[in-house]
Parts: sequence; structure tokens; C-alpha cells
Amino acid sequence: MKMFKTKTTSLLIGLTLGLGAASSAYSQESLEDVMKARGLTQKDLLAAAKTYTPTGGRDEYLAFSSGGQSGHVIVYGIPSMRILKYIGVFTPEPWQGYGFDDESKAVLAQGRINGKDIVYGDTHHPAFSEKEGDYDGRYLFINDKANPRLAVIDLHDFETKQIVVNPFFKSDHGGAFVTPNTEYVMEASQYAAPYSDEFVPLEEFNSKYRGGVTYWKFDDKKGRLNPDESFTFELPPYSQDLSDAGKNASYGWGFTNSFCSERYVGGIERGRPPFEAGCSQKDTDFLHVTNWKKAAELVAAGKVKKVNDAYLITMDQAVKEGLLYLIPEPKSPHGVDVSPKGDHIIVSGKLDSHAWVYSWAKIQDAIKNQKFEAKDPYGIPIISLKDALHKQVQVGLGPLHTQYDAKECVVYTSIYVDSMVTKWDYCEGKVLDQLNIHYNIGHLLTMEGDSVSPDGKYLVSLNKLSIDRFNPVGPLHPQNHQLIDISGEKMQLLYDMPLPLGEPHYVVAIKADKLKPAVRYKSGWDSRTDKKHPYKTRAGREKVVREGNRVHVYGTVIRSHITPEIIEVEEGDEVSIHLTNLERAQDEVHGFAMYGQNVQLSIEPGKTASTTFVADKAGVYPYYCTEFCSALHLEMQGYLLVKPKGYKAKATDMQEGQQYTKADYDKQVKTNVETQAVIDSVVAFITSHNYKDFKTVVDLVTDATDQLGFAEEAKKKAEDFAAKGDYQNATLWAGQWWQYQVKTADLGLRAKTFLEENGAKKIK
Ligand code: RUQ
Ligand code: CUA
Repeated sequence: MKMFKTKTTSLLIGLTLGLGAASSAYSQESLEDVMKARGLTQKDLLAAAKTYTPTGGRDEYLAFSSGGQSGHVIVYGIPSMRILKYIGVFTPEPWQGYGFDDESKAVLAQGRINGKDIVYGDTHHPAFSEKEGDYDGRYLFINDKANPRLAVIDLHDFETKQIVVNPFFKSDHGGAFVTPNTEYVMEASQYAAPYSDEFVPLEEFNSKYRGGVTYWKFDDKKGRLNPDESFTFELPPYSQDLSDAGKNASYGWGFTNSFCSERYVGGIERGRPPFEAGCSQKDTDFLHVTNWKKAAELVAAGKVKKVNDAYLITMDQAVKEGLLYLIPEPKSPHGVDVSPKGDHIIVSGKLDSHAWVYSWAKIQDAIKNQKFEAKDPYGIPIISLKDALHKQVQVGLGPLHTQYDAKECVVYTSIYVDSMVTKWDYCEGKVLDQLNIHYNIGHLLTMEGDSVSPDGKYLVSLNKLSIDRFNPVGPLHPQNHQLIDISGEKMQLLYDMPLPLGEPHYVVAIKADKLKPAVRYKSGWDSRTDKKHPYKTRAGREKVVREGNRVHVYGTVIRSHITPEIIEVEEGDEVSIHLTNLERAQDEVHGFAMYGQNVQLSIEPGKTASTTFVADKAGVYPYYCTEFCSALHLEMQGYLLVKPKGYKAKATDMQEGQQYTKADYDKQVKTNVETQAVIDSVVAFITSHNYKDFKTVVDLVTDATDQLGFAEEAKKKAEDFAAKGDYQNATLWAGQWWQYQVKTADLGLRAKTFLEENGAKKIK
């Protein structure tokens, strides 16, 4: 222990004197040597130079990927392809305390279905909030296909704030797609089912099973979806698929694909041919065109009835009001993607080799002139293909999704069966370039590719299979995201990134500088409700409040202790521990884990997080901080003592492990005086520079000042005990005084380093 102290002190001094004097040991090898040793070509080097991001470097774009079956969202940088974060959405995630603290448990509980906790999601399509059709960097939405739900993630802190359950569907796929001013978020069903939770035999499929598309109203002020103002279009049981919101020319409209418009129901065990046979008989399926703008007006005017406590626009009403049309589209289509100007809509059929380009102007004409070729069995008018089609273009076998380039008329379509990306011109209808990928591409994304102003630059191919691309890791392979440079005429493959967390279906990428994430919360903040936490606690105000057998602990965490360090309750008590992180400095997160109670919190600076459990068994329950937050992190610990009912204390005094004398006290004080000299020199450096111009440094200095204040208090206690000749307590408090000094110095040194690295100017 003593040795450690001296070591730390000299370390501090060392840091103060000569920081940044390392880095001399680069060997003399040349680029050619490395190329030879690793078997790299010129082309490889070029690709590497386009993705390599030197230490400290940042990415130009941030990609938000669906986490597939993991129920999370994965955030990575482009072009470096470095993973930056997993965001817990539908699934508990212990690092973030998601699904472990009371606050996030309440978010997950919003996603219960029929009273059942659903603790995973099959996430498919993330979507950014938009302003005038451009990503505004404020929110991200994502759907869960298995349990028809949508989640709202606030990009101010990258946390999930809300989960809503669809009031009608039993699965979804065509979500999340956002209207140009985030008025609504689209969620289309996938597998038709009855709208009620009752049993309905499959024999009644055509009459009682339904699909649909829900437009979830987004309340921009609250940053939450509002079920009370949301509405759903009842649709035929056609297995609705992907959707997209119209923009510019097609603003106010939404587009939703379908497959299996045959309405075929399989049943191998009943002797019926399987779904796949009956669902691919017809040459075309239907694109559903819905007018959400007019529908919203009907809802506002009180003209739409509620079913299941939510607005439902029946097919009859939609047809009568002219809100719903069908257009034939290629066999078993998948993606539907509206062009940036909103004047074209591209659909590809998985079982076709063409991409079909529809003209919005033609569709509008047909609607205006009430020119329909027929009605479907539910009375919905069908616009004929020739009255809607602009072009049919041969792009390859199994086209799925299309993304737009910054260059007008240029798009990229993923070709699943042929495993390639086709670059083509949808105005002229000609193929421009093709690139093989490995293997079986699903979605693809270009930078800001589904906004009104795509950036082009990079394309990421989301491959369903990775087969032999990476070191084998057993039968379950990672997915492969391949980065492609699309800035030139020819596409160039740059990089393979394995993604080992579920099957990410879709990814959206945003210019990094559009995001303004916080580094801390306002002190005592409930991050899930975005309000002051009712149990927020300030330094020195920690307390334990008991009402009957309900115990609330108002605690704090700061380097390097948890207050309280000893919590005493009785067997059978229901205990809530609320911890507020008092730090302001960036990245000073504390964790909180406890033996045997399924407790793991992540308490970021400013946050208050709570855990509630019943202390049903008498015993000793150590707890500690789970983030290596300082040199004395391991000592950031405590005990929950659950006493048997009616327990009477037997022992009197603590059994001290060590006795201290005046000599020990003097030695500690000497160390402290030396440490103070280090602190003073750091302070002198900081205050002699324009540190106030650096927000990060100001925060560090605020925290350091706090710690120094605590050091003062501890110093006073030590001196009082010494004056009374109680060298036991005097030495211990002198030790605590030193602890606060170390933390002050640590913060100070970080501030000093920051100033040095960011070109602070000397002012005196
Ligand atoms: S999916 S590979 Cu969007 Cu769910 Cu297309
Ligand atoms: Cu706080 Cu470790």
C-alpha cells in the first residue's frame, strides 16, 4: 500500500514533467517491406488508405445498423468501419444497465404483449427523424418484426426512450419509415392475422385475416410516438412488406409492397403444398399506395372510428375517400424506394431480374382521371401497370433493395442471387457498372441514401452470408458488411467488416457532424423519462429513508466511493437503491453490481439510476463499481447487510486490521504535502493558459475543484483527530485526504494534457 503511494506520487511528478516525450521506437521498415511481408498489392494499399483512420481520427459518417435478432442497434463509423456502440433497444443489455435499472425496465415493460415480457426483438429497419426530407440527427426509430413494435431512440444520448406495440398486427416488416417532417412513422404488417387476439380458423383467412399499415404520430416536442393520434389503414391479407414514405412530389403519400397476394395458406401436414409454392404463382403482386395526409385530416375531423382503442381506416372507408390504390408490381417484390425528388418509385421482384421504375406523375394522372383496370376482391381500385410504369430495367437475378446516389438518376440495387451490386441509371434505364460482393447481398446503403439529398461517396453492402471471408469461428458465422467506394465511375471494394450480433437487415448513415450527443446529464437526471429524477441526491445529502418495510437509499457515486458504503436492512424489506453520479468529467462512468440480486447499473455523469429488489434472504451482499474509474476503483465497494428479523447486535467495536501511530500519521502528511506541490504545479499550468476556452477542461477543473474541496474537509478531520491524540482516525483521514488529492491531480493532469494537445495559449 505504502509503496503504491510513493509510486503514484512519482508517477504524477513524472507525468507533470515530461508528458508526450515517448514515441521514438518506430522501426526503419519501408512500405515495400510491409507489402512484401503481408502480401499486399497496390490496390490493397489504396483501399487501406481510404478506410484507415489514424489514432484519434474521427469518421465522416455514423452508421446505425439494425442488430437483427439481438434486438439492439449497432453504431459504427464510415469509412473506418469501427464499431462505436451497441444500443439496447428490445433486449436487456447489461453494460448500459438496460433492463437492469428500474428506469429502463419501465421502457422494456412498455413492449409487453398480452401481459408477457418480450425480452428480444427481431430488428429490421432503422430510420432517422427528418426535417424537410433531410436527416436532422435527433431521433432514430426501429421496428421489431417478430413482435410488431417500434422503438424510439434519442440521439442526444443514444438511449431507447419508448417502445410501442401495434394495436392490430401480429408481426410487422415495413417499418420504420419516416415521413419528410417526421409527422408519422410507418409500420406495415407482414403475416396477415386477425386484428383481435381471439382464435380465428385459417379457413376464414380471406374474410377475417388482415394486413395493414400504421402511421404512428410523432410528437416532436415530447420526442415520443403518440398512440392516441396514430391511425392504421386496414389492408387485405396480402403479406405487406417494405414501405417508404413519399417526399417532395409524392409528399403526403406512402408506398407499401406485398407478396403472396395469392392469399395462399400452406399446411404441409394437411397435405397442402407449402406456402412457398402457393405464394409465387401469380406474375405480379400489389404495391399499396396510401394517402396519409388526407387520412390524418379525417382523423382530426373525428371521421375515423376506433377499434382496439386505436383509429382504424377500414378498406371501405379508404376506397370511398380515395385514400387507397393498388398497382401491380413484379413477382415477390421486396424493397420499394422513393427517389429523392419523390417523382419515381423503384420496386424489385425477388423472383424477377428487373427493377421496375414507376412514375409518380403517371400514377397521379390515373388517380385524377379515375382510370383503373379493375378492383381487387376487397373493392380496392387497381391502376394498370402501363398507366404507372416508367421503365423496366434488367439489373440481375434477385434484385432486392435500391439506394440513391448524389448524382441524379443514379442508383445502386442489391442483387441477391447473383451476389452483386448493380449501378444503373433509372431515368434512361441503363446499367452503368456491376461489382461482385461476397456473398448474397440483402440491403445496401449509401450515405444519407434515403433522404432528399443523398451524399453518395460510400456504399455498404449488407451480406447475408460470409462463408469463407473470415477466420472460422464455428458453424454460426458473422455477417459481412462490405465497404465500397462509389465516388468514381467504377465501384471499388474497400473493406470487409464482420458483424457478429444478429442479422443486421438495414443500416442508415448520417453525416457525423449532424449529431450533437451530450457528454453528461443534468445533475440528478432520469435519462429514460428525460426529467429530474425524483430520487436525485446531492453530495452530502445521502440518506436512507424507511417506511415500514419499504427502504429507499438516496446514494451518490464519485471517484472512488459509493455513499453509503454500508446499507443495513431487515430480511423481507423491499429495497430501492438510487445512485446519482456526481461527476461532470467526460467518460467518468460508474457501475454498480451486487451479489445475488441481478443488479448491474451504468451511472453516467449526472445520471440517477435505481434498482429495486426484495431482500428476501438474510446475509451479506457485497457491492462494487463495475467501471475501472480510477486507481482506487477496486476500493469503490460496500456491503448490503440483510439482518435476520429481530437481530440484536453482539459485537461492540470494529476489529481494526491495522493500528496507526503518530509516525504513520506524520509520514502520510508528508506525502500529502508533496502531492499538493504536484497539484499546485498543474493548477499553475492550467490557470496560466486560456483553459476557459475549452469546455472539456472547464468540466475537468470543476470536478477537480470539488475533489480538492473534499480533500480540505478530510484534512480538517485528520488534524482534529491528531490534535486529540487519536492517531488511528487521524491517519485514516489523512489517507482519505490523500485519496482526494490523487483524484484532483488525475483530473488536473487530464486537463493539462488536453490543453497541450489542443494548442492552448499561454495568457500569463
Ligand atoms: S429485409 S434483405 Cu429489409 Cu427485413 Cu430486405
Ligand atoms: Cu467507479 Cu470504479
